[in-house]
Amino acid sequence: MSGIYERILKHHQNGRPQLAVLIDPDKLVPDALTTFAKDAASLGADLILVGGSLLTTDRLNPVIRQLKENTTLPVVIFPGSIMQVSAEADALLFLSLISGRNADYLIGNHVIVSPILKQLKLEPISTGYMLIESGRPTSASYMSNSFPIPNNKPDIAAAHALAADYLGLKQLYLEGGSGADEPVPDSIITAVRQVTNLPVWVGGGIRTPEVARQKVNAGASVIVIGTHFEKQAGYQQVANFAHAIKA
Ligand code: 1GP
Repeated sequence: MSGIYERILKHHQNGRPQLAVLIDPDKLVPDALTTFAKDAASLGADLILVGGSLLTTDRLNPVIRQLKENTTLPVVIFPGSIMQVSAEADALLFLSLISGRNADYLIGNHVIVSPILKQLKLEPISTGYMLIESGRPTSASYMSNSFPIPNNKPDIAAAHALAADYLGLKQLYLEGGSGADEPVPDSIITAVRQVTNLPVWVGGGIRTPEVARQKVNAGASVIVIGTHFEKQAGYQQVANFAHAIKA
């Protein structure tokens, strides 16, 4: 499958919000994974993300393969490190952690992994990744050794978004962090959308269809949900969230 970014951009330009379901390959058992993959498209998911800030098993490849065997949806790697690459996936979020000042996550790791991505023919989608403060330290901020942007400073978030646009990045990801206490505030999303027309992904701590809708109303193009489906609601709930954000 190719042209994943083109699909995302087209939906964004047509004002059609998308739902991405994040799968942590350490967590989902094979049977549940197959059931989810078979149902995901009809439940209303648009994309499946796979990855995590810290993976403690070697299951990335088999999980992606299993997903690909059971769904027609794009399977996109959301890498927590350069170890998270796989030829089995359709694309990879090529994240530049622009909210931080850790050179490894701005350019260093990209140099190391780019020749591998070229060999694997994995579509890299350049993404300005912005950690937004969400109540307490998250795995993403800890593992990347970087500070998030204060969640009461939309002007700082907007300046980062504008810089990412001027640098030629293709989309933005506003990240509260997996299982965040508080999702990314509407004021941050709106401020970012005021300065750029790039697709804006929003994830971290979204637990209700109402909040997902609220983030779309604030300007989110793609809503990412992982923890709520994995730990509480179950994947049949994808339908309620998809319905809410597309209503
Ligand atoms: C985490 O944004 C994603 O990187 C999704 O967050 O697991 O809190 O839904 P949740």
